[in-house]
Amino acid sequence: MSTTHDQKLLEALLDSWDRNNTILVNLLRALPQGGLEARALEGSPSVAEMFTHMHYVRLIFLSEDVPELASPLPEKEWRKERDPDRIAAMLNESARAVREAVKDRVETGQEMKEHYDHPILFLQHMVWHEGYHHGQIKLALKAAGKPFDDEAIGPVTWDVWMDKTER
Ligand code: NI
Repeated sequence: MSTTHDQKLLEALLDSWDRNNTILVNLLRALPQGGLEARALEGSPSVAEMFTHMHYVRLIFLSEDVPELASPLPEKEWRKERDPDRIAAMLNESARAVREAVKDRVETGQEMKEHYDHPILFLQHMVWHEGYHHGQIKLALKAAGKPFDDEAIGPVTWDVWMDKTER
Protein backbone atom coordinates (compact mmCIF):
# COMPACT_ATOMS: atom_id res chain seq x y z
CA MET A 1 0.00 0.00 0.00
CA SER A 2 1.71 3.13 -1.14
CA THR A 3 -0.27 5.85 -2.79
CA THR A 4 -3.23 7.85 -1.59
CA HIS A 5 -5.04 6.51 -4.63
CA ASP A 6 -4.62 2.90 -3.45
CA GLN A 7 -5.76 3.86 0.04
CA LYS A 8 -8.91 5.46 -1.38
CA LEU A 9 -9.61 2.40 -3.48
CA LEU A 10 -9.28 0.17 -0.41
CA GLU A 11 -11.60 2.44 1.55
CA ALA A 12 -14.22 2.23 -1.22
CA LEU A 13 -13.99 -1.57 -1.25
CA LEU A 14 -14.31 -1.79 2.52
CA ASP A 15 -17.23 0.65 2.33
CA SER A 16 -18.93 -1.71 -0.13
CA TRP A 17 -18.50 -4.50 2.41
CA ASP A 18 -19.98 -2.32 5.19
CA ARG A 19 -22.94 -1.46 2.96
CA ASN A 20 -23.48 -5.12 2.14
CA ASN A 21 -23.72 -5.91 5.86
CA THR A 22 -25.99 -2.92 6.52
CA ILE A 23 -28.35 -4.21 3.82
CA LEU A 24 -28.36 -7.69 5.30
CA VAL A 25 -29.10 -6.41 8.81
CA ASN A 26 -31.79 -4.07 7.42
CA LEU A 27 -33.40 -7.06 5.70
CA LEU A 28 -33.34 -8.95 9.00
CA ARG A 29 -34.84 -5.98 10.86
CA ALA A 30 -37.61 -5.62 8.28
CA LEU A 31 -38.81 -9.24 8.61
CA PRO A 32 -42.50 -9.62 9.39
CA GLN A 33 -43.69 -11.59 12.42
CA GLY A 34 -42.73 -15.25 11.95
CA GLY A 35 -40.42 -14.37 9.04
CA LEU A 36 -37.41 -16.16 10.53
CA GLU A 37 -39.22 -19.50 10.19
CA ALA A 38 -40.20 -19.01 6.52
CA ARG A 39 -38.75 -21.35 3.84
CA ALA A 40 -38.98 -21.28 0.03
CA LEU A 41 -39.83 -24.98 -0.23
CA GLU A 42 -40.24 -27.85 2.19
CA GLY A 43 -36.72 -29.02 2.95
CA SER A 44 -35.19 -25.63 2.09
CA PRO A 45 -33.40 -23.77 4.86
CA SER A 46 -35.42 -21.33 6.93
CA VAL A 47 -34.67 -17.62 6.87
CA ALA A 48 -33.02 -17.92 10.32
CA GLU A 49 -30.86 -20.78 9.04
CA MET A 50 -29.76 -18.73 6.02
CA PHE A 51 -28.75 -15.76 8.18
CA THR A 52 -26.75 -17.93 10.59
CA HIS A 53 -25.20 -19.78 7.63
CA MET A 54 -23.95 -16.50 6.13
CA HIS A 55 -22.36 -15.59 9.46
CA TYR A 56 -20.74 -19.03 9.65
CA VAL A 57 -19.43 -18.91 6.08
CA ARG A 58 -17.72 -15.58 6.72
CA LEU A 59 -16.00 -17.01 9.78
CA ILE A 60 -14.97 -20.36 8.31
CA PHE A 61 -13.17 -18.68 5.40
CA LEU A 62 -11.65 -16.19 7.81
CA SER A 63 -10.34 -19.02 10.01
CA GLU A 64 -8.85 -20.80 7.00
CA ASP A 65 -7.36 -17.80 5.25
CA VAL A 66 -6.37 -15.36 7.99
CA PRO A 67 -6.20 -17.65 11.03
CA GLU A 68 -4.45 -15.22 13.37
CA LEU A 69 -7.28 -12.69 13.01
CA ALA A 70 -10.12 -15.25 13.16
CA SER A 71 -13.04 -15.14 15.61
CA PRO A 72 -14.33 -18.31 17.31
CA LEU A 73 -16.53 -20.43 15.03
CA PRO A 74 -20.12 -21.10 16.11
CA GLU A 75 -20.78 -24.79 16.84
CA LYS A 76 -23.58 -24.99 14.30
CA GLU A 77 -23.76 -23.53 10.82
CA TRP A 78 -27.53 -23.58 10.15
CA ARG A 79 -29.33 -22.45 13.32
CA LYS A 80 -32.99 -21.96 14.10
CA GLU A 81 -32.20 -18.77 15.99
CA ARG A 82 -35.37 -16.91 16.98
CA ASP A 83 -33.93 -13.66 18.26
CA PRO A 84 -33.21 -11.08 15.51
CA ASP A 85 -31.06 -9.05 17.92
CA ARG A 86 -28.74 -12.01 18.39
CA ILE A 87 -28.50 -12.60 14.64
CA ALA A 88 -27.82 -8.89 14.03
CA ALA A 89 -25.05 -8.94 16.66
CA MET A 90 -23.49 -12.01 15.01
CA LEU A 91 -23.59 -10.43 11.55
CA ASN A 92 -22.10 -7.16 12.77
CA GLU A 93 -19.33 -9.03 14.54
CA SER A 94 -18.39 -11.26 11.59
CA ALA A 95 -18.58 -8.27 9.20
CA ARG A 96 -16.13 -6.40 11.41
CA ALA A 97 -13.79 -9.40 11.60
CA VAL A 98 -13.79 -9.90 7.81
CA ARG A 99 -13.18 -6.17 7.29
CA GLU A 100 -10.21 -6.09 9.66
CA ALA A 101 -8.65 -9.18 8.09
CA VAL A 102 -8.99 -7.98 4.51
CA LYS A 103 -7.69 -4.52 5.42
CA ASP A 104 -4.71 -6.09 7.16
CA ARG A 105 -3.90 -8.38 4.24
CA VAL A 106 -4.13 -5.60 1.66
CA GLU A 107 -2.09 -3.15 3.73
CA THR A 108 0.63 -5.65 4.61
CA GLY A 109 0.65 -7.32 1.18
CA GLN A 110 0.37 -10.78 2.73
CA GLU A 111 -1.35 -13.60 0.88
CA MET A 112 -4.50 -15.43 1.89
CA LYS A 113 -3.59 -18.85 3.23
CA GLU A 114 -5.95 -21.31 1.50
CA HIS A 115 -8.14 -19.53 -1.05
CA TYR A 116 -8.24 -16.38 -3.18
CA ASP A 117 -5.55 -14.88 -5.41
CA HIS A 118 -6.12 -11.53 -3.70
CA PRO A 119 -7.71 -10.64 -0.33
CA ILE A 120 -10.31 -8.46 -2.12
CA LEU A 121 -11.67 -11.63 -3.73
CA PHE A 122 -12.74 -12.77 -0.26
CA LEU A 123 -14.93 -9.66 0.03
CA GLN A 124 -16.32 -10.10 -3.46
CA HIS A 125 -17.09 -13.77 -2.80
CA MET A 126 -18.96 -12.93 0.41
CA VAL A 127 -20.93 -10.09 -1.25
CA TRP A 128 -21.94 -12.47 -4.05
CA HIS A 129 -22.83 -15.26 -1.61
CA GLU A 130 -24.93 -12.96 0.52
CA GLY A 131 -26.73 -11.45 -2.47
CA TYR A 132 -27.63 -15.00 -3.50
CA HIS A 133 -29.16 -15.72 -0.08
CA HIS A 134 -30.80 -12.30 0.03
CA GLY A 135 -32.88 -13.34 -3.00
CA GLN A 136 -33.68 -16.68 -1.40
CA ILE A 137 -34.86 -14.98 1.79
CA LYS A 138 -37.23 -12.77 -0.19
CA LEU A 139 -38.49 -15.82 -2.07
CA ALA A 140 -39.02 -17.72 1.21
CA LEU A 141 -41.16 -14.89 2.55
CA LYS A 142 -43.20 -14.82 -0.64
CA ALA A 143 -43.72 -18.58 -0.43
CA ALA A 144 -44.83 -18.20 3.19
CA GLY A 145 -47.40 -15.58 2.16
CA LYS A 146 -45.47 -12.77 3.87
CA PRO A 147 -43.85 -10.93 0.94
CA PHE A 148 -41.97 -7.68 1.50
CA ASP A 149 -43.55 -4.56 0.11
CA ASP A 150 -41.06 -3.41 -2.58
CA GLU A 151 -41.73 0.22 -1.77
CA ALA A 152 -40.78 -0.37 1.87
CA ILE A 153 -37.83 -2.74 1.47
CA GLY A 154 -36.14 -0.95 -1.47
CA PRO A 155 -35.03 2.12 0.50
CA VAL A 156 -33.31 0.00 3.20
CA THR A 157 -31.69 -2.46 0.76
CA TRP A 158 -31.03 -1.44 -2.87
CA ASP A 159 -30.79 2.25 -2.05
CA VAL A 160 -27.99 1.62 0.46
CA TRP A 161 -25.77 0.75 -2.53
CA MET A 162 -26.70 3.78 -4.56
CA ASP A 163 -27.26 6.71 -2.24
CA LYS A 164 -24.56 9.37 -2.32
CA THR A 165 -23.48 10.26 1.18
CA GLU A 166 -20.93 12.84 0.10
CA ARG A 167 -22.18 15.67 -2.08
NI1 NI B 1 -24.71 -20.42 1.05
